[in-house]
Formats: sequence, C-alpha cells, structure tokens
Amino acid sequence: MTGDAQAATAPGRARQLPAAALLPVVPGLPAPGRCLVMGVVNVTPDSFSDGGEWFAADAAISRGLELAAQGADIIDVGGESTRPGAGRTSAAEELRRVRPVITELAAAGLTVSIDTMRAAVAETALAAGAKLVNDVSGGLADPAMHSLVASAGVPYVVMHWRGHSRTMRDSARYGDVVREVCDELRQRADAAVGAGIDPSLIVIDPGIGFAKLPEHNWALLAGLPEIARLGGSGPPFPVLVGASRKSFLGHLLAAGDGTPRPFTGSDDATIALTALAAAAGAWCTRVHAVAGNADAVRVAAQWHRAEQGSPARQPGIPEPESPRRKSPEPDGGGPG
Ligand code: PMM
Repeated sequence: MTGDAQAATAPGRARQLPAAALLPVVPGLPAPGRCLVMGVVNVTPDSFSDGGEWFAADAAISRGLELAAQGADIIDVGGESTRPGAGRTSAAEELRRVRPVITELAAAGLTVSIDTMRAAVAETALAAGAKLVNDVSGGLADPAMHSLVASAGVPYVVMHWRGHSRTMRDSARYGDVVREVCDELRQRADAAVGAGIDPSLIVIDPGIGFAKLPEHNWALLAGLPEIARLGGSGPPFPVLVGASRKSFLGHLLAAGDGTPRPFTGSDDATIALTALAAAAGAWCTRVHAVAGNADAVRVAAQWHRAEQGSPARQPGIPEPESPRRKSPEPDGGGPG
C-alpha cells in the first residue's frame, strides 16, 4: 500500500486487529470474531440473481427479516440492478424503492447497508437508518460520494469497478489481474482517505463479476490475502467477497453439453466458496441464500480456533448472535 491510505491507515488499522482472530473490526458494525454474512435484498425488477422477487416493499422487508433470522449480520438493500448490460435507474426511482425497506429493517433493529453508487441515495438511506454505504463504483460513479461518506462518518465499501454495467464486459482485460485490481483499489482507497474518510472505515472488495471473466474471478479469489493488503505489506483491510450466484459459478458447474448451471443452482457452490473465503481471511461474504453461508462461516471460524489451539465453542451453546432458522413471527416479531 502506498500514498494517503497507507500513511493514514497503518497505525490506526493495526490497533483494530484483535489478537486472537486477526480479523479486522469495522467500527459501528457487528464484530462476532468470524467472517460476517451480508444478506442481499435487491429491490429491483431486473437483478440477474433474484430480479423481481423482492420488488414490492412489503416483500423486500419480509425478505430482509427472514435473512436476518437465518443468520445474516448485515442486510444489503439495493434499488439499482448492476447485472451486465443493465441501464441506469433514475435516482428518484432508486430512492422510492429502497427508502421504505431501509426504514422498516433499521426500525426492526437490523444492521442495514445501502448498495448504491449515488451520494444522494446514500444520504437518504443513512437518514433512514442504514449504517454502511456499499458503493460498487468505489466513488467513480458519483464525485460527491466520498465527501458524503466522510461527513457521515460511516463505514464504506470500495469495490473494484471499471465502468457501468452496459459496457463493463469490454473492460475485462488484464495482464496480471490481482496486481491491477490491487493498484486500482489502492487509488480508490487513497481518494477516499484524501476526501476525509477514516481509513478504519474502509472495506475493500475485488468486484467479482464486474468487468471480470471467470479466470479473473478465480485468480482474485485465490489472491484474497494479497488483495487485503492491496499488494503491499501493510496491515490488511477488511475484504468483502460478493460471488453469490454469479455466472462464473454457473460456468464451473455447466452440464456436459456446456450449458451453464442456472444461477439458483449455484447456491451450494456459493456456500463452499464462502467457507474457503472465510478461511482465507475474508471479513464478509455477500450472499442471496443466507442459511448455509451462516453455517459455513461458523465452520471456518471453529476450524481456525482449533488451528490456533483456542478453546472450541461448546456444542449446544450458541454464539450470542447465532441464527434462528424459523421465519419471523407473522405478528412482525422480527429478529432482535
Ligand atoms: N455484486 C452485486 C451488487 N452489489 N456489492 C458488493 N460490495 N460486491 C459485489 O460483488 C456486489 C455488490 C451484483 O450482484 P446481485 O445483482 O446479485 O446483487
């Protein structure tokens, strides 16, 4: 790591590292000592993975409560599809979709993130109770985003991005994908810190599936520890991995005739990937089907404890935040 991010980060970030877990802690967000699970609620008619299913506000709210009950630590609410080839949604429509959902989920006590590239949407979402801004463009789509996040003082996901969905396929060209993604993420982290965002609030994300071919995605997953340090030797940033239901998994699991597996058939592969990413030190996994992934991060954490010689969790004694597998009560008794 070089530049502003390194200069401003190193001492502060080192203090954030719990000795036992070696997992970075992001102020203001859950810190259970294992990889977090972020459950996705796309309030869109056209996301590739769950398009239309949670488009109505009531359905999206119920889905968020359900994912939290299944073990999601954070609920990520988005109102604009980023599937390859998608056009833009207006800011007004994006806000109309996400605001009631965030308001209700935050009021139910859930930790909510807003998945947006727009500062104006982020600002309203934070006012409605969101605690984290997840910007797939890392600040490139809206020049006002970094200063908004800096003044709000909230955690910020900086994802690797090379352009809007309509054209991103054309940018999937790399010599050394891990090095180039690290370099480009470092520039975004430096810009964020330069705009006043506290380095301890920055989460980085290699942007699986965004301007990437399958081989690029696999190289980035295999390079997670290097990506966490942005190719340098400084302390790691928290890393978020968003691989759930993405087409490279469908290609991996293609039928004998080469037909890719439909995205809903890749949920088990996502769970396997979550276990491996958590074992490699990922801070958070962003997924559509939460339950199996919530189990996977607990398996990875227990394995890690055993490797460290730490006392194992006793069977039958759940983590304080252990998931409840039942759906929320019909009377609205959502997760606490
Ligand atoms: N992927 C999607 C949307 N938002 N946010 C982050 N931080 N990382 C991702 O990989 C990511 C994201 C697209 O997937 P979806 O349409 O299934 O939500």
